[in-house]
Amino acid sequence: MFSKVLFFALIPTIFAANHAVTVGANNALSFTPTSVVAAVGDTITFTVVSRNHSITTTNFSGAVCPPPKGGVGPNGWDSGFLSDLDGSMPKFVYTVKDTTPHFAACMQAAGAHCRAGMTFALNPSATQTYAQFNRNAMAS
Ligand SMILES: *[C@@H]1O[C@H](CO)[C@@H](O)[C@H](O)[C@H]1NC(C)=O
Ligand SMILES: *[C@@H]1O[C@H](CO)[C@@H](O)[C@H](O)[C@H]1NC(C)=O
Ligand SMILES: [Cu+2]
Repeated sequence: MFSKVLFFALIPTIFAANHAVTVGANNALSFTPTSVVAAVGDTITFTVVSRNHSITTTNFSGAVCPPPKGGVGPNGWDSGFLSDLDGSMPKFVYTVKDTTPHFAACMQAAGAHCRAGMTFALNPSATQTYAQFNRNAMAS
């Protein structure tokens, strides 16, 4: 018999969403979209469609660029370098672990991509907005 307990345990799995983010669309130093609002258990699939980039968490302000190897945590991430120079369009999948804001950028070229505005926010807040994070990155 399909118990109520089992049914409710399965709900998060059934309703988990995937959010697709394109990295480097039109050969630009960008993430599309620049921010995502997601629930715990959702996945974010980053697909690199040009050049050679990373998706790495960093600080909201202060020393934003380049993001440090391994990313800034807790529950941060670092995709490592993913190259589409061979046309393979590599992917990186992150499973959302909390709903606190996370800020990410590309590590490439010692932070030059990050300072050019190659930035991304997961669950930004009213006080820590994507726009302010991007300004902080470009000034760091
Ligand atoms: C991607 O970039 C990293 C860091 O600059 C570099 O070490 C790596 O060799 C590059 N990959 C390719 C395939 O060019
Ligand atoms: C991020 O901010 C924290 C807290 O201010 C600081 O200790 C840490 O060194 C910063 N990380 C980087 C990579 O700048
Ligand atoms: Cu990059």
